[in-house]
Formats: sequence, C-alpha cells, structure tokens
Amino acid sequence: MALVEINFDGIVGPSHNYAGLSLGNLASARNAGDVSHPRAAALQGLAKMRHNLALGLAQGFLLPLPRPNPRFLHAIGADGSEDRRLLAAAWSASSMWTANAATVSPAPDTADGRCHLTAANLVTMPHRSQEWPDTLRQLRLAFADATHFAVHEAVPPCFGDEGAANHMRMGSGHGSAGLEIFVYGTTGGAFPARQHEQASRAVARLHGLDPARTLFVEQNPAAIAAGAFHNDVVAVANERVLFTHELAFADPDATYAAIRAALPEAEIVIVPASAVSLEDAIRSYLFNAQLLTLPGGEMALVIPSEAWDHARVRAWLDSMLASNGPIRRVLPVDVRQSMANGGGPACLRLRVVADPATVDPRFLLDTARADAIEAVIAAHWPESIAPADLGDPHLAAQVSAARAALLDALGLSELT
Ligand code: SUG
Repeated sequence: MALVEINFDGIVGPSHNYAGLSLGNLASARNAGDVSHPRAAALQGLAKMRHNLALGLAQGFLLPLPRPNPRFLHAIGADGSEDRRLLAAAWSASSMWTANAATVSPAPDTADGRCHLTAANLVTMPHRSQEWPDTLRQLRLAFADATHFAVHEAVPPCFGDEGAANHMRMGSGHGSAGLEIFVYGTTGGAFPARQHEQASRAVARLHGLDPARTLFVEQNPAAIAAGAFHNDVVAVANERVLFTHELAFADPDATYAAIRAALPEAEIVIVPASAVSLEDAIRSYLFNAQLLTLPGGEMALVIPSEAWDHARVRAWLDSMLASNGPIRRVLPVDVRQSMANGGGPACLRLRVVADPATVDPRFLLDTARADAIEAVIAAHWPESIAPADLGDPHLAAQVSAARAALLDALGLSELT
C-alpha cells in the first residue's frame, strides 16, 4: 500500500488535571486550580479521532503513560515533603499532546529510506521532561518494524526539544520527498524558548535529511512572548500549503522565500495581524489546527470550536472559504478540556507518513477499537479531579487501574 499520513492522537489519561505547570502557556496559567473532567476530556479526544476516521483518514493512537509516575517520584526522593508542583508533575497527563512526543521524518526524506522518529526530551518543563523514556518504549513497539522505521532516543538534555510541534513538512504529496522545516526559538522575553536550534539540527542529522530540503527557521520572539510556546500555535503546514500568522517567524519574508525556492508550488496562506491579532490567534488556537488532505484531494482545516466561535477569527475564516484558496473546508471539533491546558486539535496528534500495514495494528483505530476504548473510559476514568485530590492514594489506585484496563482491552499489557 502507498504511504499515507496517519495521525496518532494521544488518548487523554485518567489523571488529566489543571495544575498550571507550563510557564508561557497562557491557557495552562489561566485555568490553574480548576476542577478537571478526565472522562469528558478523553471522550472529547476520542470523538475527534472518530470524526477524522469518518472522513476516510487513517487514524492511530498512543496510550497514556504510567501516572502518578513512580519512576519520577523515586528519582526526586519523594517522601511527602516535596513541592506540590513536583507532585502535580508526577500526576500530569501531558503525554496526551503527542505533537510533542517525537519528531518524524518520513521515509522519502531520509538517507536510508526509513521513517525516522526521535523522541522529544521536553526538558524545559519538569512535568514534561519525564515523558520521553516511556514514550520511546511505546514508539519502539508501535514502529518496531526495523525495515521501515528507526526510532531514536531523545537528544541530550542540554538542548531543549519539543518534537513535531516545532517541525513542519511540505511537499507535493505525503509520499514524495518533502521539505522539512524546523522552527526554533532564541528568546521569548519572560517566557522560555522551548525549542533549541541545536536540538533541531541534531534531529535532522540523526534522521539523515538532505540539507537541500531542510530549513531551520527562527520563531518570532514576539510570538513566544505573546503565548505561542510552540510554533504550531501560530502556523501549520500540509503538502504544498503553509497556513501561518503574519507574525509567526522572526524573518517572515526570508522564510517564505526559502520555502518557495525549495518548493516552487508552495502556497502560503498568511493571516494578517490586522484581521486576526496575535492575541486572538493564541486565545482561539486558530492555527493549532489539523490541516488535512481528504481522500477526494480537498484540504480541510480541523479547528477547535473556540476558533469557530471567535467573531474576528470566524470573519476571517468566512472570507477564506469564500475566496478561491487551497483550504476548502473548515471543521470545528470540541476538545475544550484539552484546550483549557493549551492543547488544541494539532497538539493532540503526531503525524506519521507510513504504510499502515507496517505499523503494529494495536495502535491503529477502527470502529471496534474506538468502541473498546470508549467502554474503558466510561467505566474507569475519573469524572473529575480537583487540585487537592493529587496525591490521594485512592485516586492514584483508580488512575493506575484505569490505565491497566485500557492496556488490557487493547492487548498492550506489555506497556504496563
Ligand atoms: O506543553 N500543556 C502543554 C500543552 C502542549 C500543547 N502542544 C502543542 N502546542 N503542540 C504544554 O504546555 C499544561 C499542564 C498543566 O498545566 O497542568 C501543559 O503541559
């Protein structure tokens, strides 16, 4: 079978909560201390997956990681005297945002003709820095076929790497050689620049990318300072199309020129700040969208309902749809529980271009697996979690049992 794009969504874990752990992520800060709804969150995520499956697209998923994380608690010598934020870190369900799980270079782009994945070290945020060893284990299971995949460990922790959220791929089609664009930050004022240039360059080398089809682009510090902690909050690409805010890149004109030089058929859809301010873009998450090629060839933008409900963003989308641009459909989805932590539709998925037959089928969604996942979520996921609940041994037991039930239902108990 031909190479296709498979979106691997993170199933929202049973410990999903609002602990305000991510400096520079305005939604995480705004909703710190709120009561979360893990069951509703996981069902919203699953409904998004079913939505995309129904469009005729290939859909996969990744599993929640062990939480509260015993390895992390052990490593910090947890004895109850530790800071509440460290306790919250051990409970974080942040692995749901699989756009940060790894960077992926599909087979047509790499020197050895295999699809390469590098787990992201996520070192800038303590709660996220604990993800990668368990993520790596899962990726090595899902993409175990070494004739088609190479799965790398994270790059050294001296270089912050946030995975595919700062990486875009453009080309004439998913299955042909692509232009890989790595977006790094240098400074974001009061907020950290999470993606370091040397991490991006290391990933490109590990993947064996052709320098002629690889770009390293600086993110606009003003975008980071305004709350775009990842590039995918202000830009998204698919095949020949880049959909971007005018203020996404430090040097937009040079960026567009380099893209056009490498890919003459590139179409760049630029949203001007006069129509949608950086603030509106970040609050609505217009760009944290899935830009998808539907089976009929049309491109669709799967946006969070917050963007659809935002008057100025809606006005811009209406004008885009009325024009003759490359994005023909806009499809809103409800992922409000994830959005309240700064994770929109694009954060929730990792794109892998591959032949689905080469992926471990236990990670691929069909209606039967979606039904099985839904039944486990309905039966086992906590209805709500208040910040004061973190650390409660009964809740810890429920969260661990819920994950174990999911692994069992999917035949993936080796990830226990
Ligand atoms: O890393 N939020 C995540 C959101 C990640 C979004 N991903 C992409 N843009 N691709 C983060 O900031 C909040 C957790 C908390 O505050 O409890 C959090 O980790």
